[in-house]
Amino acid sequence: MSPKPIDNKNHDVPGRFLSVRLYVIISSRLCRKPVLETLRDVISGGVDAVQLREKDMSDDEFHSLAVECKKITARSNTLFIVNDRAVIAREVDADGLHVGQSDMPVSVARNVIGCNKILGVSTHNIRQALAAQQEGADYIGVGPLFPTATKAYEPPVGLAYLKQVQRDITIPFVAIGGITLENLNETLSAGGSRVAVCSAIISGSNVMQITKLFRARLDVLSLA
Ligand code: TZP
Ligand code: MG
Repeated sequence: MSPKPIDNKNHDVPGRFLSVRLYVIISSRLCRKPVLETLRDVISGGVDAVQLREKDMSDDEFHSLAVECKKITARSNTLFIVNDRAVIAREVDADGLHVGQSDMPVSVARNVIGCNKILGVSTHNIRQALAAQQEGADYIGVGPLFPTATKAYEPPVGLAYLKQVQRDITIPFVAIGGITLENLNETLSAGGSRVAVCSAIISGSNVMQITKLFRARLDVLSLA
């Protein structure tokens, strides 16, 4: 796929999240290839947004990697989101930051990154979703929907929660957790029009090809 045209006039970074359908989370421990190679492959496959999520890396190492990710994503107009590390998100001028329930409060995260950046919050129940929306998140993660080894300590919440979010939440939401090509249709039928995928894409033997398969399925379904 050819890179999406760069729209330098679009300064509304949070607004750009509205068009995100396919969001890939990259963690070195789950990649078969080096992170930057994996990143280039998902971009070639047509991803809209990428999150760098490294739980065990030093801040220095993460910072250097994030600088390179930012350069690569900026060239293709792909959104670049940093997991957890708010100060690094700001330092590398990432497009956004994603925080979990046990990370910093939403208001603190917002103060660090500013208003023109995307702030995402993981949620596991509707109370957390409503709180994140009220506190000013730009989007929420909804999951884990299915069992996942990527975040095994978090029990699956099931599709009922996704349906509840579709009914009660007005900000964009991203279905996450154990999403594969096999369960993509039921995820979309339950109300997810945006999906975040980690292992099913980055641990695959052909990352670009599998990204393209997700992309094609999302594009077909969005036209239905
Ligand atoms: N948050 C909720 S589930 C999850 C995160 C980061 C892991 C998603 O990874 P996978 O491999 O797509 O299940
Ligand atoms: Mg976190």
